[in-house]
Amino acid sequence: MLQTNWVVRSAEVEETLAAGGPVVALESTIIAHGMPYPKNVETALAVEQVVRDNGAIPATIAIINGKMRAGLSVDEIELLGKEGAAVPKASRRDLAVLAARGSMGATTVAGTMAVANLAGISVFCTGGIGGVHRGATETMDISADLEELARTPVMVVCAGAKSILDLGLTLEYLETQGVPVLGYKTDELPAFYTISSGFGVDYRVDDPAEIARIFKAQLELGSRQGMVVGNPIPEEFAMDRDYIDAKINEALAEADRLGIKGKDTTPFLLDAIQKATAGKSLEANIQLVLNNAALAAQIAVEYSKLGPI
Ligand code: PSU
Ligand code: MN
Repeated sequence: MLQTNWVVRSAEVEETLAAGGPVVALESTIIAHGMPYPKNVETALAVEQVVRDNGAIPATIAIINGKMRAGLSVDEIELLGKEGAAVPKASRRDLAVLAARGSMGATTVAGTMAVANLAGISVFCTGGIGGVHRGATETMDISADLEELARTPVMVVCAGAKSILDLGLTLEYLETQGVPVLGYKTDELPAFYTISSGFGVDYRVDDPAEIARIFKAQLELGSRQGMVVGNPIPEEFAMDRDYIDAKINEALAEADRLGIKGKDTTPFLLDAIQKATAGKSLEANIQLVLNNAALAAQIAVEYSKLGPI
């Protein structure tokens, strides 16, 4: 039987959800594995503040001493950021092991969706989702994020996905699994650092209230899937496509040369790109997450107005 005592919500998150108020889940792999210290901690706290400024309550999700936590203290966020790569990256398959061992875990998009769903949180904000890796026809490297989107009804607000991935195959996979991909004020799937990717979204939606209505309708129709909301990086922070694509290609070649595999692939590529761009990509990364936090909070506010399912 499902034991909900594995899941611990902060008092603020608990009270807000009990009152039907807006809560936004935030992931922690981006803190421990996606950015260097101390920028990772500064960003995580700034993201929480943007969620609050837009009228919702933030619930950063991680595994602390084996508990699936929704809503962390500043000290806990600081700890995740400082420990960095020493904190296990926690995707869906890792949750039970880390829980039973009383370990720490930095939850990926998949791990965060799973915990958010257990905690009763429907809207989740991150930077970019994992997807089908380039060369997946050989390696079968497909992020568990996509499988989680196929089975867990949580909305993921993101800046699309990085072109370290095969974005075309990622969209095909989501289509097969019945996961809607919406574009906020765009017809294209954003490619994280850049506004456009050359790949279309399923639907363009220009209003956070409409996104909330679509998600509610999806749940009321009994769909078990999540939803992807692609929110492009603000133009002033977007990177030059040729420049970033060249750096991504160098990072991919380096990963290949070193034989990087499995769960190490994505953190390796993120780190290599940050180093190769002398921190310019890190700044873009921070700005797009803040931008996603504002939209996710606005959607959560609208969603809470629609009442329970
Ligand atoms: N892509 C990014 N930044 C990230 C990640 C992906 O641009 O921080 C992280 C997220 O936590 C995502 C995870 O869920 O990497 C995907 O890892 P994998 O490819 O091993 O599934
Ligand atoms: Mn993988």
